[in-house]
Amino acid sequence: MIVIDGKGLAKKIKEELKLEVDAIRSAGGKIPHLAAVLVGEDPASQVYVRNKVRSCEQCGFGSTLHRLPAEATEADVLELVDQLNRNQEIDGFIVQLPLPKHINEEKVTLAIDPKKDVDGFHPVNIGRMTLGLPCYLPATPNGIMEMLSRYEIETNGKEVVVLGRSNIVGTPMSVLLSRKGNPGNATVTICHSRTKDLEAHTRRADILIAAIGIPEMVTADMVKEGAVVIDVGINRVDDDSRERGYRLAGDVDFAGLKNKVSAMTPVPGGVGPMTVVSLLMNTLKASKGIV
Ligand code: L34
Repeated sequence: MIVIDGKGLAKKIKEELKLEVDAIRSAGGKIPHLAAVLVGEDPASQVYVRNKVRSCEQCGFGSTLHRLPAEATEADVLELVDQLNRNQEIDGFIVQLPLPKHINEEKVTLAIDPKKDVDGFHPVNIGRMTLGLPCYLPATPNGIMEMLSRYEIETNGKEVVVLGRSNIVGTPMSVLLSRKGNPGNATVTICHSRTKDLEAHTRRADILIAAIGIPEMVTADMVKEGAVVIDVGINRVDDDSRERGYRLAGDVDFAGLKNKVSAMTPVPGGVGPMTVVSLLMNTLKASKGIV
């Protein structure tokens, strides 16, 4: 079995991005600058945003982190979004999700200028993606596309099953893999909480993408011999034997599947680092004014 090394691949792509930024700097061009908005103290979000800021530094990008307290109002967040929309130095920015419950995520997403929406969450970008027009692709699905492409995993004509229909992973993933292109041209099935006989679908999959947020729910009996498995889940499972009190688990039972599948992403070190790097790729595009 091949372990798809998202962390190693992300490192390689960051080196490529750094070379490109160095060249831009030598030529006196605009250095890409990403801003991130983090509201509250969600522990996982803090880790993810820290990884984003650190990756910017590694590639020579500019970055600005705006932290707001958990009690910040919706108006406070919208005011900051408005400032970032107008700030010429900032090429792209993200508002890390989830937001505290009293803030409407949809309203915040809609307030972001689509040209600076490097998360690709604004309806304009989602619509453009669906039509195959130039746009910012959402980071996690785009990171997975990049991973499939660089590992030369054939998708053309393959049966792909996506578990989960979220706006940020499952739904855009199904669009990207079914559209004409490479990777792409797959026959895609989306499964979710109302799917009947889930196993019947997953056992048919040449490529299985799990993005449901239930720790280790994909077990060996659910997959086909030789399948490629992409694990998007990052679940914190209580574990008293660890100093920090938890361990990270994917949506897939990695140990149970490893003798059955042909390739699989680990958690951590799989899809997560690719999500971060694909955000940087979008920010570079933004700084060049490509979208
Ligand atoms: N706005 N909100 C917005 N944009 C995003 O693209 C995200 N996402 C998801 C959650 N909310 C968002 C992320 O940034 C998930 N996500 C994300 C980012 C980074 C990592 C995982 C998820 C990551 O770096 N994972 C590492 C380490 C994980 C850890 O140590 O906890 C990994 O190896 O998987």
